[in-house]
Amino acid sequence: MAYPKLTGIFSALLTSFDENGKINEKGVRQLVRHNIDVNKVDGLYVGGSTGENFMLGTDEKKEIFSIVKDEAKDQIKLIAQVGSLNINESVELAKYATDLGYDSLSAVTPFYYKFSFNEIKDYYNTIINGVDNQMIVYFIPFLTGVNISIEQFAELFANEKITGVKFTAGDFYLLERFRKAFPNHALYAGFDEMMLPATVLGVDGAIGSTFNVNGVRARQIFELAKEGKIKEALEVQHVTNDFITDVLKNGLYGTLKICLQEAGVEAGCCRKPMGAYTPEMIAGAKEIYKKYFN
Ligand code: MN9
Repeated sequence: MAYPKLTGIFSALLTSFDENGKINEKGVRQLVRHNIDVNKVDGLYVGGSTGENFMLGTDEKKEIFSIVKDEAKDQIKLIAQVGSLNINESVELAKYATDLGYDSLSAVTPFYYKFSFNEIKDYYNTIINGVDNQMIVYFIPFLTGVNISIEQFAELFANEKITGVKFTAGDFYLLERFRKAFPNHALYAGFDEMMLPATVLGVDGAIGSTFNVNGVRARQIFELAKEGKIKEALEVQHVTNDFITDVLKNGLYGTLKICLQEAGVEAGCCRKPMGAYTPEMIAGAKEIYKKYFN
């Protein structure tokens, strides 16, 4: 295949906003540095759900792609999520991120309207065919309502520039069928709490929100599982899932950001319509950080 397969641990990068919802460049740079220097990730997935991307304007999306590349340089691999219901925006962002030197593009399946599979296929081909880059399908049926069968993946992969999938689903039968049917395509685990079983089934890497805070444990699970040390990997997955359960209860992205603030990273606020942090939420997040990272 013409484009190199990206493997390993990828944080789905959070975005740092100030209280008014403006991008905090210094905070974004610190988030990138923390992922490289402390979490020691192989790469970043930029502009995904975790980046609060679907609440942003085109210029803001570009600004984030640009800041992240400028900070990371060539130290790690970078994937730009460019999917949008505005396909002209997706095409524009695909060019922009490719020109910046992003190693891969990704796009969420078009959501909200009930698009036919042919429309979905056309969306991917339209976005990727105009640029010299590869495309990872962002498959997240619980938020988009869009499912893709093995036969449909085969149709998408008829385009050689569509090289893989970020699999954010709990359907491990489909995951196994995918691995068997497409041994050479890139397959990434998208649910951090299911990373161990996904790794046993042969994923090439994992892309996750919680790695921004818990990246060291995530790598341990991935590497232990790849070495066949399942018992040891499960121990780490248990601790990880205690952490994730607490985080989900306290509010996912906000809690991750407050934890990072405890680690000295200016991770900032979430963007409206997501709410401001309540005192209870801040206290809860600080407790979580103390419990799992001290
Ligand atoms: O990128 C993330 N998905 C979403 C993948 O945020 C929607 C996951 O990392 C989850 O946040 C995580 C917690 O459920 O597994």
